[in-house]
Amino acid sequence: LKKTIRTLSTLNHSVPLAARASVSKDESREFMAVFPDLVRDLTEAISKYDPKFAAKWYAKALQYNVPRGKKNRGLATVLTYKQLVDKSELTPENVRLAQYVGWCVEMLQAMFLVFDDVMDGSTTRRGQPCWHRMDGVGLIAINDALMIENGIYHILKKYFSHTEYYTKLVDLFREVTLITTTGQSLDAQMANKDPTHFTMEKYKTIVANKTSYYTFYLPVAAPMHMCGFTDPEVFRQAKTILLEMGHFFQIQDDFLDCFGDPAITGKVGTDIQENKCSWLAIVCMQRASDEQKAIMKECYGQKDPAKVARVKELYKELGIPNTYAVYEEESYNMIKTHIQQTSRGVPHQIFLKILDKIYQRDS
Ligand code: GPP
Ligand code: MG
Ligand code: MG
Ligand code: MG
Repeated sequence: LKKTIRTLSTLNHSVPLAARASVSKDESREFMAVFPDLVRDLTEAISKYDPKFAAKWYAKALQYNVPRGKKNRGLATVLTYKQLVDKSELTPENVRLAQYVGWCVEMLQAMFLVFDDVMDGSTTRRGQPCWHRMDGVGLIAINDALMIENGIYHILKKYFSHTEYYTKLVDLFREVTLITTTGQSLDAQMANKDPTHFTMEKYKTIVANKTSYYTFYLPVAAPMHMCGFTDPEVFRQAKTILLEMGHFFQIQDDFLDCFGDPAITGKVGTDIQENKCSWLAIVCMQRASDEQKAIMKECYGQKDPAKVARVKELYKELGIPNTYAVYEEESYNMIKTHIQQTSRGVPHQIFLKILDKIYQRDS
């Protein structure tokens, strides 16, 4: 399958994977340089309530959960800001502000992941044990996720309360959180139903809400507010494209949950065990014969490794890995076409850069 994907990739790709990775390494280093200041701001803020234990714990929770991922969302925030802002305003101070917003996006993601890993019974994340699985953490993780989330609003207040777009930013973060939790609620509720209930239509709603808004819309909409965008039509057009990318991204995530290499993804999949309404399960149910549906009924949503393996076998029997490779290629092309069709506002280059970052990803 990897070979199929790589072969397909050469058809389309202007920027090789290795080059893409090295660009983001530099950007990532600059972005990372701001993180210690963010931790200092936040620990100082709670020091006045408890100077010792709480602040130390908070620093540990932040360091463990916020900066150790790919930071795609935070980096996309900074990148979008740099592209949108008037050249005369591209000062080191303003870039730093964009980096703070980028870290707020990463804190939002960290908070979601801590909660999500508890909910999904996951064991590893970003190549390390999930936070709730760490010695002495357990259910304290729930409180830590809330502390990380509220760190966002502390940072926004500290650095942005004097700006005219402050309430726009706060509203955006709050609304995106409400939308994401709505998606997470649907995701969790569908996992209580048997796979005959899984449909692409339900999947579309779950994914737009649980993933696309915070992963793709937020990192573009936040800098748009910072740069003074107000035309609702420009936000609407951006949202349409970004939600398409989110759909594409979650299908990749579902594929990697089952067929990805945990050494590369940094997480061990749980979708089959947790009875998730994943893209693979939906395609499987669409194609399955009555006997194959019976296998799904018997084996899906079960912890028994033999049953999990049986589901993976069935996916392969039905040619789903190949369907995925074709889907990824076609969807990439379609999103590219849609980007070229957007008429105003955000430059196409920004969307294309974000899309190229995720195309053919294996982590
Ligand atoms: C991705 O689902 C969605 C999220 C991580 C959002 C969680 C939202 C909350 C309100 C907690 P996933 O479970 O497929 O992600 P992963 O594969 O990374 O565990
Ligand atoms: Mg989940
Ligand atoms: Mg999960
Ligand atoms: Mg997943």
